[in-house]
Amino acid sequence: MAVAERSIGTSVLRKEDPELITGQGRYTDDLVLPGMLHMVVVRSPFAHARIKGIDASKALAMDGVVAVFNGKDLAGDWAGPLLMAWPVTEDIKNPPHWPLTPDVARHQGDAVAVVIAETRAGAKDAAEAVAVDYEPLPVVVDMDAALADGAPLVHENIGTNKTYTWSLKNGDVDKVFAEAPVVVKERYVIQRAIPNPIEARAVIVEPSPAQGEYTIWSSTQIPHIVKVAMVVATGIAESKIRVIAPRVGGGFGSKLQVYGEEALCLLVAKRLGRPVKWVEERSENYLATHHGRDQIQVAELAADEHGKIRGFRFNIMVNMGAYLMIITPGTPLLGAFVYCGCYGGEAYEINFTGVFTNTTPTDAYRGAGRPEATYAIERVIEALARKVGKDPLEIRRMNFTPAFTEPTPMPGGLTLDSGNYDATLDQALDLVGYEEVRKEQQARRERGDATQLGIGFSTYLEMCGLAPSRVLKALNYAAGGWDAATIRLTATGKVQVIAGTSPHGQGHATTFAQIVADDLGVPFDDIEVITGDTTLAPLGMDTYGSRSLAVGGIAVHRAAMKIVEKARKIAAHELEVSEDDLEYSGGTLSVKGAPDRAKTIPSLAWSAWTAHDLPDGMEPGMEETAVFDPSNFVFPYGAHICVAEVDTETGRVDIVKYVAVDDVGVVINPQIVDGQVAGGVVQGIAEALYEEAVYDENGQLLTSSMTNYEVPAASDVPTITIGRGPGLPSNTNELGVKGVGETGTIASPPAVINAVIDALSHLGVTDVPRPASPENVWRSIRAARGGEGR
Ligand code: MCN
Repeated sequence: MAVAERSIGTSVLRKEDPELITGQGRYTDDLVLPGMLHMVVVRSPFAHARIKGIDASKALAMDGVVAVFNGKDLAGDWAGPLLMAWPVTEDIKNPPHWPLTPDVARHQGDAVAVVIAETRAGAKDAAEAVAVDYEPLPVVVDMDAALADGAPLVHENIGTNKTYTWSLKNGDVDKVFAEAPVVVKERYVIQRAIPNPIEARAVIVEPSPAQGEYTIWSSTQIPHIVKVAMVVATGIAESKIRVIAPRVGGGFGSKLQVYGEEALCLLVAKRLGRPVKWVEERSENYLATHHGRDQIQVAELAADEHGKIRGFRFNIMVNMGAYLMIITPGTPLLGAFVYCGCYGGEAYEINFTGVFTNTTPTDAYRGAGRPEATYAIERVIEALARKVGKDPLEIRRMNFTPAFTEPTPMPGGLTLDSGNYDATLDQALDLVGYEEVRKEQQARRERGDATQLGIGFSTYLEMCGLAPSRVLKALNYAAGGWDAATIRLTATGKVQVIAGTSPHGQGHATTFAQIVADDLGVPFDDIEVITGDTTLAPLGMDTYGSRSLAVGGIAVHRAAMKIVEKARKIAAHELEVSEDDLEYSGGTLSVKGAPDRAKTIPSLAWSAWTAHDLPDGMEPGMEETAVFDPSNFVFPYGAHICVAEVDTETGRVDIVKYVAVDDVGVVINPQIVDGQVAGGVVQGIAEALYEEAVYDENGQLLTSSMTNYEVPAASDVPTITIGRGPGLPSNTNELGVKGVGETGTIASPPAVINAVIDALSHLGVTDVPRPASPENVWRSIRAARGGEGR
């Protein structure tokens, strides 16, 4: 019998796309329910202000306005504040965060009231008529200023703007640093970023007053977590809440969040007994959807005189913004273990200090913690190379952990799965045409061209596939890291896969179907994947941390293998042989040595459905669930090389070549993986060159729209050449897969900045602030030349 062609490893076209590219995808805002009301949020224009009074009388008198609620009106309705699920230390300061602040607005855009009306336009007009009497309070936006004595307090009652200090230490760091002949110390600022998904947020809540039930549609990455958080906020029983994430137009971490608007729509729908819709505007999104990054890093390496690293030390301040949202304090910890990159060393220390400021809260943004870690190590290793007078490639190679395929310890304290760091670097150098590029750089130097060439490296390591529940417990995270899948075969042999992850652009319906097609030997087109609905898929931990394949996909595979085991029992019964006499391949169970005596999975699904002749005691039907809790993370790695032209007169940077070699283990769908890598790289390039959320000293967001927050256009980014290195399987899971959703964003910023610095190194430039905008580059050149710089 012919072995069916394998689906895994092929670029099957995405199941999702016909619907999406013909405009038939149904997003939350597309949903219109009978009797639906519209909610608009009244937001503070001040970054810090006491609310002395709110007069809604004018708004209430307007046509179609049904209600106006402020924080005090609803105070008695909440069962608790918004969920913060990651109290990283025992003594963390976590002041309550209410969906509507009852007393003090703590950042521009903080929600102070909601207007409910028959139409959205009516609600918007009425929101403008709500008169809020604010008493402006002193504002703090800068982290150093926030920690200074006498700083204005974001939360007066906790008496400090410091929320926590979290530390990790392996080995005798102080001794290693004291004895090391070479120490380098650098300071980097990771600017604040705004995630910018194409679809801003949206929520609809439909109550069924007679049953006391609520259906919540939300443009979220985490329907399962939203459900639990709604129970915490409102006290409504979990069995009465259904959360659906329909089509979601991107998230990039910003929808790995439970927002006040979800809780407000729920509470208002409960109070009024009618469906309530809220749709975020883009300018609102800039103020009210969480931001990312915003760190000040002090990075130190201790090394011997040849540049062999002995110790790592990082002290990092993280701007939390005005409140701790769902994983605000834990986000930096997601990078805490990989500040060593793919380098060895005997001592490792990292300290994070979380700081409150009067700014929009920060939380996970694509990469969450790991881009920050990669930036620190991939910049400071260049500083080490400069200090010991070595080529940055030589320094990297001499410090790489040698190739391994078995679990291997790392300085950060975790155990790596597999890696061959030289191999990905070799491939990247080959793809970029390294020797030629260096020659061209040299020629430009010699000619004294105004436009110089730079080559930047990032040989990164990341950890993802979030994650073993026990490790998450050790880090004080409130939830587990498992994920689940149910596979159901219908009578006619079609397959439903019900998965606990919740995609928003990653193509799970395609890649999960590929796994099942191979496991069960059924056609790809016969497989339907259902996600993003807490009633259809009651078990799930959702999508973030590049976990969906390495955790959720393994649950899918395991559920499929359970189906095969049940099918084996039925086949043995029907063929009158023992189970051991059967062999399984490509969806067919056949008698060893007699391949014609065989049963296919669809035919056995029919038998399970009719139940006419099942083995004694077997339950009819063909449906299996698997829950997978991995024993470890997965550790993708690779080498990114950026070749950039820098105009030494204007500071303008143009990327002329970009190579991304990412070893993500076994690849299910190469085209989807390429898309993830490219999208991620572009996001990282944007952080390196363009994007920056800027506040003035009054806490007003100056980059408050896409006209002054520079999201790159397609013409701003180069063609990205992609490689995969040796493709070493992960030993964390049986498919050998690692995550890819964040690799590009994690790896690319230091490659770009290192390229810019390399282009200017002959002028004495050793640092360029992010983003490397023309002004920042120009100032760096000027400072290096002895003129006034920054
Ligand atoms: N995949 C594969 N082979 C591999 C690894 C992954 O075929 N070895 C496939 C997976 O099966 C899945 C996709 O690639 O279809 C991404 O898988 P994975 O790395 O598991 O990441 P997640 O699906 O968990 O996605 C989360 C990740 C994160 S954390 C952010 S943020 C992010 C991202 O994915 N946001 C995105 N990619 C995004 N892509 C889009 N379009 N929009 C976003 O908001």
